[in-house]
Amino acid sequence: MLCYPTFGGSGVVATELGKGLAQKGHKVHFITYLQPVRLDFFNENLSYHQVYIPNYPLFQYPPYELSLASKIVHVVLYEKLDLIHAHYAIPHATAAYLAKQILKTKGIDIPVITTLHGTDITLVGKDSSFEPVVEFSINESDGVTTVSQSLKEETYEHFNIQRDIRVIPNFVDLERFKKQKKEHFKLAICPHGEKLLVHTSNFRKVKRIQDVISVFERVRKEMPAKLLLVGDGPERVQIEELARSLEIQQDIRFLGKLDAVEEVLSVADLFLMPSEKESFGLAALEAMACEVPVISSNAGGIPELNQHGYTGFTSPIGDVEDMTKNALHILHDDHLATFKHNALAHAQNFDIHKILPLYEQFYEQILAERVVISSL
Ligand code: GMT
Repeated sequence: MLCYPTFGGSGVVATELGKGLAQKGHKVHFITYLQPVRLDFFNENLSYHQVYIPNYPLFQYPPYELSLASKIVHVVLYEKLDLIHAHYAIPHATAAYLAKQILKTKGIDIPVITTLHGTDITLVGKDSSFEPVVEFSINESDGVTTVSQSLKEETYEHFNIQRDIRVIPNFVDLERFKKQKKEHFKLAICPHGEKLLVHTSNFRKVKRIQDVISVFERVRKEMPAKLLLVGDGPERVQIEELARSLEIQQDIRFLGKLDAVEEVLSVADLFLMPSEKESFGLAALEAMACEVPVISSNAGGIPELNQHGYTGFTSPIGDVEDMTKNALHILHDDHLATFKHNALAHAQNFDIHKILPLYEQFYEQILAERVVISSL
């Protein structure tokens, strides 16, 4: 597994996939620059290989991709890997391609599978400083997956892709993400029975956290409510200032980068995801698994997850009036229990035990295709 180790959807998916595969007896090696945040337990089938980037005065921008490719070559050679799975095209698919070419010179032909996660296509990947490399690396992969149908369509739209793309949606561990009894926590935050709204993200611009604040401000005018913001990132300071300028900061708590998100979700009544772009919306799936309905934008793959009128509602990006109207509908005591029930019911379709075999089948297929090609 090549992935980003820090907080962020693609790294979480890669780590949880690796952990799940290891539990089924596969040997999984993570190659990245830091211990992945969710790789926090021992399993005899899991290994982590840290990529070191030597410093040299000439390097204003140390070439991470080269150190990563070299590390991949070493791990493939010494650990006898069967395939490389790159999560997030930039730079993982490209480093995997380079490593594969080097390994060919040593008589090893190892397949590369690339999973596209979102901004590697919809935002950064489209940028002209990456676009030709991303397109090439996707086309040169032996197998490509996307986390939603919408992302598959966007990939074909923006790039000249010559190969099939398999959609394998993201998944959730329902044993971890489930509603827990945390009434004392709810009472501490909402002592007067206020409704609790939650947003979790990496606080980047694409998340439109200003819309979270706008919707909350409007809901709060209609009913007593509190807002919890989980995560951290570049937008945090502006959002704090916005809350203060609207004089609603006393009802908003910034919890930072919490690991036990499921504990917060266990006491939430509504999850807000007004993103500008969102290929899937893993954070919303984790909320739904904890029986939290979702108010979201209709960006990218979100409507494949958040079913309008069933698990929550989707609105046009930036339409905070519509989001508020829908939020008030869900939070009404006559409706809340049904939406909570539906959220969990739909989240169960993304149970890790259902999705993980789809990756295993895809691995088998790609490996089988290589055996056929090499015997021709
Ligand atoms: O936007 C993030 O939260 C991080 C980003 C990433 O790649 O680390 O997330 C993307 O991948 C997730 C896992 O597949 C998806 O659930 C997110 O929707 C996607 N983010 C965007 O498309 C903006």
